[in-house]
Amino acid sequence: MKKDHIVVLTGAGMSAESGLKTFRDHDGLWENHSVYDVATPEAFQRDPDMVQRFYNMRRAQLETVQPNAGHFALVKAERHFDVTIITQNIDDLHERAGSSNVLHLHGELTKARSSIQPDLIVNWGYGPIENGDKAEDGSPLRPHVVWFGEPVPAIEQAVEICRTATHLLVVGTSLVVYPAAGLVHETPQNCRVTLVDPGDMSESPIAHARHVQKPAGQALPSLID
Ligand code: BJW
Repeated sequence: MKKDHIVVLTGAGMSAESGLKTFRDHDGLWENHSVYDVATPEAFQRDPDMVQRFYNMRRAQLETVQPNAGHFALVKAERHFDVTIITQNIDDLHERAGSSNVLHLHGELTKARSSIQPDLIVNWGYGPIENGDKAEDGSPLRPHVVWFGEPVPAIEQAVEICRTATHLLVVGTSLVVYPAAGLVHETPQNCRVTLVDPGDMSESPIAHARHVQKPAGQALPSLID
């Protein structure tokens, strides 16, 4: 029987070595728009074409990239431990690497949904959502992602998962976006916490934790072995 339950909270840095940009490194801009300009329901109301272009571009890019050594190391960890991945990422690289238990907090790029009924979701794939594409209820289709100001339906399930963790591994997230960042406070007191991030995490809510200051693709294979 596997007795350790490793919970892995991943963010954009997990997929950086696959070639997907993070949100807050670099200039943080897409065609001169910040993430706060494109990842909100207000932006979708104001300029749906612009928002759809942003996500169409990311869907097309996702089809061309591959999981990296960090993703594969987490799959290998399943040989010895119960592993649950809670990801803030909307890409499908954990699944494509072969991880068995993945919970998406902020939605999935390869799905689309009704713009009025959040649980009317369809598998979409990597193609563009075009102007005029409609959900079953007749409303415009939108990406199945969680924008700022929208509820995070998977958060309660994520909290329950964290409560059974023996080890929390936090990989490639700046921990500035809530409620996801608050999950680091939901683990049992004796849970070991490890942070994997090449950046300076001294201001993070778990600055006290063991910090492996390296990219995920380098750090995770040696941590898992
Ligand atoms: C590497 C690496 C390598 C580099 N290896 N590491 C004030 C105003 C408005 C809102 C709020 C407010 N105060 C609080 C809020 C709430 C708000 C929030 O948290 N805002 C903060 C910014 C302050 N949160 C929300 O609105 C959430 N909803 C909510 O609270 O609902 C309440 C509610 C209840 C009931 C009814 C209604 C409402 C929703 C948050 C949704 C976030 N959505 C996004 C977009 C998703 C779709 C998409 O991808 O386009 O999620 S925003 C964006 O940020 C995305 C990410 O998942 C998320 C987190 O980013 P992440 O992953 O941490 O990336 P970065 O770039 O920040 O960090 C990368 C890290 O990787 C860095 O540390 C690098 O060093 C590291 N790195 N290379 C390892 N190779």
